[in-house]
Amino acid sequence: MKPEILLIEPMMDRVMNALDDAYTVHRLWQAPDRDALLREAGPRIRGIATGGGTGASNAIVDALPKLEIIAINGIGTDAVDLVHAKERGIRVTTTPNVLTDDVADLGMALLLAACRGICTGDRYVRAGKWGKEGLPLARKATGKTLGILGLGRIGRAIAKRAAAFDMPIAYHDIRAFDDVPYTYVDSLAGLAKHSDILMVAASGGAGSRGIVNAEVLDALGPDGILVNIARGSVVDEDALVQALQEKRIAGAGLDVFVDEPRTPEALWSMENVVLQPHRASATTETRIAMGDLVLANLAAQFAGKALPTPVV
Ligand code: 8YV
Repeated sequence: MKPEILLIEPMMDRVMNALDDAYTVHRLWQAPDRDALLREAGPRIRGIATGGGTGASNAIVDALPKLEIIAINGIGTDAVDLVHAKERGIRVTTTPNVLTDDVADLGMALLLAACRGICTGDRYVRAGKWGKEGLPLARKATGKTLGILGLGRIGRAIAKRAAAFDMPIAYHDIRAFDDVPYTYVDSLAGLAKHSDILMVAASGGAGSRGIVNAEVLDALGPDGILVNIARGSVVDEDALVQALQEKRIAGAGLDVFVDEPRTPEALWSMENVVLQPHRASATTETRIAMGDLVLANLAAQFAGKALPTPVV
């Protein structure tokens, strides 16, 4: 008898095929009636596979009395109640390290795209405007001061890349780290004031909700650029839209939003804003590596072996 698992969001075909080979997979997003699926199959389900942004609500977790493991295809645990999982003895795993480079790459890509107006230039050429009308000058990126909010693995990978662009690097985190040469700023508003570009690389969750607020955006100022490759929840999205509308900051590069896949419509027409649909880890190479870790964690759990990358 194959163990039964709940797959909450789609993954790469080759990952889903491997899941199908090893397990009886219930695809929640395809179910015409999700509650009926959970009622019918819930008592038999022993594992969940899900994305970092999607996670698993306590309502789902509590519909699965035999649940042993939540294998997150991502690094964020903010959409899973870890305390509740621990209380119920449910293991939680993520896919650390394998996505760090991709997320840092997209952070730099958004930084460069926002500064250099790359998407605006692309639209200008495609619209046949080249040679017919002008295009405003862009903003230099090399040498600008980069402020990183959250100096974890991804924040550090961004710093490494930014160093190659001769960017002085400062950061804010819950504490200073003595193993990095970057400038620690002990308040987020202070970091924003110190920076030309503020890069959000902090974990989501209750501790960081809305911390990039109007005060921080005003400290970043009318020449400042905000980049977010972490979680939409870290930024007060209404305050961000307002700051952009009122030109209190210069622009933004955003991969994540508060209520995905919804994005604030006010952003769609802003030329100084570059938008991505939560794609920072979305390369074939990385999604294969992430999928392999999801598979390895599930397999280890059901074989009674040590989990490769546990969080809880
Ligand atoms: C993924 C993420 O896009 O790592 C995370 O926490 O949010 C992203 O890497 C996501 O997990 C796939 O749904």
